[in-house]
Amino acid sequence: MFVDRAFIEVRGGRGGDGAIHFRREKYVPRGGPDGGDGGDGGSVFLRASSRKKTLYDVALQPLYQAPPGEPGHGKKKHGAKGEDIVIEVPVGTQVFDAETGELLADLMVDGMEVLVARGGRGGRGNASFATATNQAPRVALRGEEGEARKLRLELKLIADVGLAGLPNAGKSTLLSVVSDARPRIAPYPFSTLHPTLGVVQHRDERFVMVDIPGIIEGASQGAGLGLEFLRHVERVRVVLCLVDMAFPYSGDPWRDFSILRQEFSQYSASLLEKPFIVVGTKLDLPEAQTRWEHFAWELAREGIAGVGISAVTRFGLSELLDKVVELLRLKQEEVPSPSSLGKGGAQGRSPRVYRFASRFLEKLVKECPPEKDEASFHRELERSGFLRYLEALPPGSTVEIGSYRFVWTGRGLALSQWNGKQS
Ligand SMILES: Nc1nc2c(ncn2[C@@H]2O[C@H](COP(=O)(O)OP(=O)(O)OP(=O)(O)O)[C@@H](O)[C@H]2O)c(=O)[nH]1
Ligand SMILES: [Mg+2]
Repeated sequence: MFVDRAFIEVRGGRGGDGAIHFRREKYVPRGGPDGGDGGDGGSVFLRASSRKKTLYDVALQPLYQAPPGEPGHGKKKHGAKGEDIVIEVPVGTQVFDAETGELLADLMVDGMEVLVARGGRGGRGNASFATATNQAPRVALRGEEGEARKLRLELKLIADVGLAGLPNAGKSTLLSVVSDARPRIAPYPFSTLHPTLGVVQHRDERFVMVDIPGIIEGASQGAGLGLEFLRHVERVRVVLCLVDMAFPYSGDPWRDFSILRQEFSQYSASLLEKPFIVVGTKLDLPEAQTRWEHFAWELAREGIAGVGISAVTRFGLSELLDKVVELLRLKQEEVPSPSSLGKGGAQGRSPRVYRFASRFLEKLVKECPPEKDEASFHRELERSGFLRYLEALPPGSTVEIGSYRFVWTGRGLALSQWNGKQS
């Protein structure tokens, strides 16, 4: 089952209580205080994983509660920290605070983690309260409560090319003949119920194409499957608008095309502005060819790029893919930063913490230790293209890579801690 939305609650574990305890040993009549600190509660993280394709199983569990820290003990023994919970979500998941609607994170890269509920801090044991004037303190602190948050998760698939069209236009068929995907194809409307990704290999290029359910007039008011799925076209770089030349949905291809554009505009202006190609489909069927000639003429008059195809005879497919590749290349330089996250928006209740469980980055900090040579670390980071993802984070966020901890300044990573040392 494909699920692209989930509401969950996340709670950090409570911190363990500090202990009140005094040393008790033979021949030491009045031992000093030796109550240890409580351990911190476990935290909850979300991690983007390329193995995950849907939010289905995440949505099945409404509450994620991290375990508490253990209480401190005598002999200055500190309680163990509660274990962190890491919830795996598909790459492309956006994390919102369900109450404020604030975008907390956009998990765009495999292995990227965000802290969503911090565990409570463990309380101090009485050993740490001993002073010269109070050598036998009978106080210890209780552990703090963990953070709790309600989250809305939304998966927006990440693809280069999106297929859109009215029902039955031939979207899934096109995906099936140009990519490795095997979507459901049927001679009736709404045969596709959820988006499907496929990898297209054309000449020397590889790109990802997404097929979504058909859109009908009034989709923006909730008709048909609604505009729900246009979300998955939001991040593509090129849109293909498929129009059925054999059996236009409304009887007229131009009208089909206008309905599609109209629904796009209802969804968002940015969708309307994406580069697109109009694709006339099913040209192998009778009358489709004549209809296409007429329609193509109208497109040309409006200055709109159009290609006629038949998925059955493969007519026009390589011309279409050539055009797609050309547009993708054109758009290469202006790839948008993954999101507008954090720009101006209100700061969350706790400082943001991101972890990057990326083998590449872990190797980078090893081979190019930032505490030794910060400049070359940054040069490598920039060369890797990774800064692009960091730019989406709110300035002031903490970024953890292996045992290193940085603050994202908005322009670079400032080292704040490594291997437990402060910078
Ligand atoms: N003859 C012919 N039939 C086609 C062609 N492309 C698609 N079809 C047929 O058109 C019907 C609809 O195709 P789909 O690919 O399921 O259409 P869709 O746009 O994905 O439809 P929805 O998912 O319901 O919106 C199927 O019966 C296909 O076999 C084509 O190039 N030639
Ligand atoms: Mg389909």
